[in-house]
Amino acid sequence: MKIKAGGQPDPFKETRINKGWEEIDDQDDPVVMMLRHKDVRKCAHNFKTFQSAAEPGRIVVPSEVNIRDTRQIPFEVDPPDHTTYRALVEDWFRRPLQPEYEARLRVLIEALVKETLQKGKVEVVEEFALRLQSRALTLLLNIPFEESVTWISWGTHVFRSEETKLDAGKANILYDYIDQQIDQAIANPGEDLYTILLRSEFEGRKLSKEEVKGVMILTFAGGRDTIINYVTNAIAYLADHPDSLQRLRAEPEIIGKAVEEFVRYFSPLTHMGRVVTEDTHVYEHAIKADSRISLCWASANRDESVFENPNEIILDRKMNPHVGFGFSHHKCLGAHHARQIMKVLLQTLSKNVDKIDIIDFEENIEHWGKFDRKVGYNNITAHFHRS
Ligand code: EMZ
Repeated sequence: MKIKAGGQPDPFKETRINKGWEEIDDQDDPVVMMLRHKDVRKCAHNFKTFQSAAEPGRIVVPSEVNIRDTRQIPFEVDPPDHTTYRALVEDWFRRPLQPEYEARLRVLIEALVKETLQKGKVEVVEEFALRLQSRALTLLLNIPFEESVTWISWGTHVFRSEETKLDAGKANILYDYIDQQIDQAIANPGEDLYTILLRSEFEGRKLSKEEVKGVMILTFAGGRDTIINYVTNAIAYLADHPDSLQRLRAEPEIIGKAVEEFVRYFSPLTHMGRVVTEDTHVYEHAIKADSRISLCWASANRDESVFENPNEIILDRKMNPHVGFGFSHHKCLGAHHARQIMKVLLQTLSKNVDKIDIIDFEENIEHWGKFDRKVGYNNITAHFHRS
């Protein structure tokens, strides 16, 4: 019997249409989730009322205040400082667009797909998506490929483990590792991101070790489970829809649109928080200064007032103002890298793989108050067949 991965339902629909927001509890700290596309964009833009530069970890939902003190940069800073920090790293994170970078990414992805076809059967999260993410990250950081072996051994999330949603022990592995790498780059400067950051200046002084660590934590944590969900969901979708795989092979020119549509539909990051700086309200609901809201990208990306047939994947969707990479000042720094990974992956799969059969899987369901959202898979075993 053929097993289907089943796509990704939208748990927010009714509340988004009828009310537009919902209050949930996060470790005894309430969060008002914004569900409509228009509101999500408006609040994301208004950094004065809805700030990111609160206590480190507090804008993340679930909050990470208990597992880290380091401020992630530029993610947990607001303009005008945010603009200055972001300018320091922007060019570096645009490197994935260079043809030479793309060629190196292709070598790495083709090797992984070949290895997968040889094995036939793989567990996609650990043996495919995590490896792909970690190997690609060596390019983004510009450090030797072998380093990916260590990162793969950390598993899919650096702050979460099977036992607990917020695992301080696990987080410390990452922090200690980054401290060590920074010291190494000071002793032996190279051409890697650590060295580049250590040489960078903020308002006429060199970045501190703590600031460098803040950028590096974000680079490691922010692009990890998000990329893994993105890749795993894409594979599950292509397994369910062999006709789509064939279409991408016949019409490679639509791959760029498919890359965006997958971000919209899968929304690998469900939401991101902000801390309210002044008493305000959301519709009829009062929100006090110092409380939290979240911008629910996943709900906004299914908003029926913006997207036609929002619960369908339309590979060549024309108008696609999705917010899967966030919106406004804080839009995803790693988006160029993520897009290139998906583009090259879809090109490689459509060329080399005929069909993918799912053997079994366990869904990864997030629980946000009354909403249960499937964000991806804890595991999914699949058989890749060559074309
Ligand atoms: C933070 C976040 C950034 C957070 C774009 O998202 O990703 C989460 O996975 C991390 O836990 O610390 O980096």
